[in-house]
Amino acid sequence: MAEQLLAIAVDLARRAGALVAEGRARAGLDRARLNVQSKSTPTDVVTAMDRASEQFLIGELRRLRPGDAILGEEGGPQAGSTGVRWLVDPIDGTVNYLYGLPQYAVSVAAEVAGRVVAGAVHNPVSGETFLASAGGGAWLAAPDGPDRRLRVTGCTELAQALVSTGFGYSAADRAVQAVVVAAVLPQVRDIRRFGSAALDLCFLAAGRVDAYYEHGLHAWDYAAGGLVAAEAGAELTGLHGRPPGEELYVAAAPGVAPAFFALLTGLIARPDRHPAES
Ligand code: LIP
Repeated sequence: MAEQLLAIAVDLARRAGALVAEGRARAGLDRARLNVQSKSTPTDVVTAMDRASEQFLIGELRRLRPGDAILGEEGGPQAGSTGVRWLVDPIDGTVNYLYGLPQYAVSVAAEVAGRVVAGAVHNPVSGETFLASAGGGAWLAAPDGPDRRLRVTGCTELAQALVSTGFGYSAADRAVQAVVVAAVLPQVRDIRRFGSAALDLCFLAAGRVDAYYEHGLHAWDYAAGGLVAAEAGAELTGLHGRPPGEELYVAAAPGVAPAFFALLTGLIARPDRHPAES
């Protein structure tokens, strides 16, 4: 069943990706054509293409998988009766999309009985599709060659770890997140902020970063990318050893995971404390 759900996730992520990329190209430099509106804060935006992409995804899922539940970023939860739930982010990295930065993706994941078993993250600009099924490994399908198996890096030194992260939309959350990232930065190789959680997790899987963390994500942001990262050998955790989730999402190559998790746990518990003081 996981492979059947994965095939649907890959196909829909790619087709929705083509839809949003066409919409971005039509808008060109005229952002007004994207009908941008704000959500939780003035910087938390949604475009007409977010809505069009989600409407497409939901319509296709209802056609292909009638009775499945669906959770979408823009439309919220829709109950089902089959035990399968789809988690869709119609454009992850909406601000990048709005500014024409090439780091955004459509993320589609399928849960069975509450466990993510298939996921696809497609970046229509690069043409890359990151995909995974539970127990089936993580793969990158790209225009430049055959599908390749993904594996996280062998990084073992925190000071050599390239770390990606992201920040919330509220000024109060960002003030706390700034304290944490300021304390992380001297402890690692460097920080990257790509602007899409789904792609951050897939880049970890592809060995493009060694670790990733973020507070305040939603399930549709991380459902597919988290499976891709786990199937590529990443270790994942939340706060105080709880499962990764909206409170805190941490993922790292296994050689650096213990030190990275310890650093973050210490900081998150007391964001005002610098690790050097501990
Ligand atoms: C985005 C996340 C990203 C986070 C952004 C935003 P969106 O999701 O993928 O990691 O840092 O603040 O939440 O809003 O573009 O779907």
